[in-house]
Amino acid sequence: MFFYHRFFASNIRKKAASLCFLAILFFLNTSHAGVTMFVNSAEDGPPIEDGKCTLREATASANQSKFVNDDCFNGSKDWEGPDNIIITFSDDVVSLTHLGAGEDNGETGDLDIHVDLNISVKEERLVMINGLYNDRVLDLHGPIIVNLSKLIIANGQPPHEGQALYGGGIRIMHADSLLTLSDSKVILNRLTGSGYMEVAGGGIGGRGYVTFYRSEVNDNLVFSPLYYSQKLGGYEATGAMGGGVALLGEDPLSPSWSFLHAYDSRFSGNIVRQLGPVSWKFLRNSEKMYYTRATEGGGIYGDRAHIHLERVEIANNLVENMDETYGNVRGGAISINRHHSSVTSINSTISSNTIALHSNAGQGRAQGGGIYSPNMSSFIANSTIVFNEIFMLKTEENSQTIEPTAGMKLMEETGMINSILALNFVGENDENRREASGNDPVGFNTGGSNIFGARTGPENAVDIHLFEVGKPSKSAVQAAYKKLSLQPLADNGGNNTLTENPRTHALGSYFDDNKLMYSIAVDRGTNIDSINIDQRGFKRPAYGWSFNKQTDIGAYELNAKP
Ligand SMILES: [Ca+2]
Ligand SMILES: [Ca+2]
Ligand SMILES: [Ca+2]
Ligand SMILES: [Ca+2]
Repeated sequence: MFFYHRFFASNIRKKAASLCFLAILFFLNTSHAGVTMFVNSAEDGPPIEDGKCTLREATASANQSKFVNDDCFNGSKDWEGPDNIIITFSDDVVSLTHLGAGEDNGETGDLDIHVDLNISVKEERLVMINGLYNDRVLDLHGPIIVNLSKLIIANGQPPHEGQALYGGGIRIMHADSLLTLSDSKVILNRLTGSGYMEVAGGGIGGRGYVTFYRSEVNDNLVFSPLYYSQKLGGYEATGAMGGGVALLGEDPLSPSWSFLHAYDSRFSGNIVRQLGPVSWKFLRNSEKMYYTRATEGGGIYGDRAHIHLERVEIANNLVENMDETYGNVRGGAISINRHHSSVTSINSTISSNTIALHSNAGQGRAQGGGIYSPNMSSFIANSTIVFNEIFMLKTEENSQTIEPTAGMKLMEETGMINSILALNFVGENDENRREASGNDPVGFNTGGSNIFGARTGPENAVDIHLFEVGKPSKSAVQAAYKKLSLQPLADNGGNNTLTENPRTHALGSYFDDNKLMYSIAVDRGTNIDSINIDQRGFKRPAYGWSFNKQTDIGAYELNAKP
């Protein structure tokens, strides 16, 4: 398996480079311990010496490398090195009630961070930092290392700033930042554009190196309204990307790479919503120019980015264009741009993500209900990519919409092994809805043991093909549902304690002529030494129906034990 070795070699190089980077930063920071502060009050307000150490006082002290008053003083004044903020109050929520968005020193609104900082909770429980939809919650400035643990970052919403807007919950300003979230949630944050520049990252937005352990990025929103452009002489909606997370490498002054690594985590229920032209009929009649930029990445968007997922759920995210679009609408779960960007998905479930076009697609392109990722090398192993959908309410005769692919749009050097890419659909209603998973892209490089849905190319001997070439019949689709016997997305186990386990589709069974049949995914994978657990962290391969311990195809291993 040529691609397999090449993939791991390049991945190790990438990892080595990033570990080197981490090692250098670690070395710079280990000579001093930093200051530890215990936050004993869930109140918010200007710093007042009252015996109560608040989160804002502790953050301000860390930023200034001096105590703003004596409330958070705990014996040490060694400000060299990363500081630690540990929450000890018993409340479950600290609300950022000291309102005042648009300042970046942590005095009002969001908590701005300018130094290496760890924020955690003393006990094994989650504490919410509530942005009250007044400002974002956390704002990271400069090349800093920030570790967040046992926190819920919720209800952030920055005001319009008359410029590109990133990060509804957390913004990361510098390309050399490292943000790690462990046992944490980023939920219910919003990003609403002012109409002049792009909006990206409903939960987290910006650039840098972001890592998730046992965390959730759920129910965040990016919304792009419409504005009248004098320059274009028409209405324009801007780019809207990354309902959950958007990492951008494109900075004209300092182009850089961003990295998103996620382990045992969920990205679910995030939305990218683009208004599109409000009254397109009027605009069309007046023959004025109008233009909508890309709407992409319901769960994750990356530009000049590497996305690495292990034991991750990306489900029920939505990319929605409310009216006619002349831009690209793509990546219900993940959308990646730029040459040499990549997606790696191991033991992950990418399910039930949707691209919805509420009017006709114009000259736009709807692609990748699950993953959209052109011109890059990607690697998909033991992943389940199913039930993703491109929903198009209308299509016009003259529409230049290219053939939509509801599962995955990947090109060039995509390696795929032991994965399910099937039962992804394109269409508007029962009449024209069809299976269009989109395998066989250009340069597609199968490692074998995949289960594919509708295909455009020839059958091969190493994968399981559920359908013949062309549009599968309804009865063929029903038979495929039965053959796969995927159970509804559910928490079927895992190791997360403070957050929800990433959900999986359990593999079921069915009766055929009174004979018990297992899902076609059971025991039909290729055993790979380095993939010895499933998405839940349960040991694979496990015995299914065969006499050998054979790995199952997809993210879930039947009969596997913790
Ligand atoms: Ca105080
Ligand atoms: Ca700020
Ligand atoms: Ca602030
Ligand atoms: Ca098995």
